[in-house]
Amino acid sequence: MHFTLFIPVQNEIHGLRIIMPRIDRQWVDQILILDGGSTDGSKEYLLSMGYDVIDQTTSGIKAAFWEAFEQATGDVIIPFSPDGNSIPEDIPRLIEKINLGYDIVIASRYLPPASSQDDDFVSGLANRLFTKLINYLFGAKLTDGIGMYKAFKIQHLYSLRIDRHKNEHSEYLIVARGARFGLKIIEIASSEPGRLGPLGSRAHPGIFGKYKSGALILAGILRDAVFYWP
Ligand SMILES: Nc1nc2c(ncn2[C@@H]2O[C@H](COP(=O)(O)OP(=O)(O)O)[C@@H](O)[C@H]2O)c(=O)[nH]1
Ligand SMILES: [Mg+2]
Repeated sequence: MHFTLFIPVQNEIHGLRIIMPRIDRQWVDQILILDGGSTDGSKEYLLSMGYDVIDQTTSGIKAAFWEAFEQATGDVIIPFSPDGNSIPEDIPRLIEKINLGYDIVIASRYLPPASSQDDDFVSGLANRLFTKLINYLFGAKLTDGIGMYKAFKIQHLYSLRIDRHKNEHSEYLIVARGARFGLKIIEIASSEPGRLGPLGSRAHPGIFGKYKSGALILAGILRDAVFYWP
């Protein structure tokens, strides 16, 4: 089994300086860094550390994921946020479970003793409610079905018919559809520290960005509950 660590970056210099030195390059077979046009020195910093940095040719975080899926050389991909939200030392724990035969290993922010320092009241509540909905509608038994940090076998994007052209967001779909499909899914407890560096979530731009993302996730879960059958 080969592993690709996927690191999306857009103006993340504060996080990168703290987080990248904590990543052991021996953990994975490929480190795929996709830069969404950073102007704060993120790309220059990564190059100076000896990393390859690929310029994203499309725009937006969902598109970044699809570029990564297509360029990954591993069988398994681990999306990893270098902004401080993901604990790098948990990467080997995700890999260990995949090597035990799991298809998806989720780094759960809500499986005790883990917790999120990044959540506000609304995001914490929404993440938990959406996870309950996924459990109920798709027969999963999860504490965190919404987070980005996980490891999964790339082939399942295709076996679960997750469609790039509908600009589908794989992050919760792979978990929800995977549960209905009968994939082997497990969670490990992995806390979410607060974001390093300036706030202003780029993955959900605008004042109402998080609410819009939440509404899209909710609509996606409900649509899939009706229309997705393996
Ligand atoms: N390549 C690329 N990276 C992005 C883009 N938007 C966000 N990111 C990165 O994706 C990661 C997650 O984004 P973030 O805004 O922290 O999302 P949140 O933690 O879900 O609020 C961060 O490392 C961002 O720098 C994008 O359009 N392209
Ligand atoms: Mg983040």
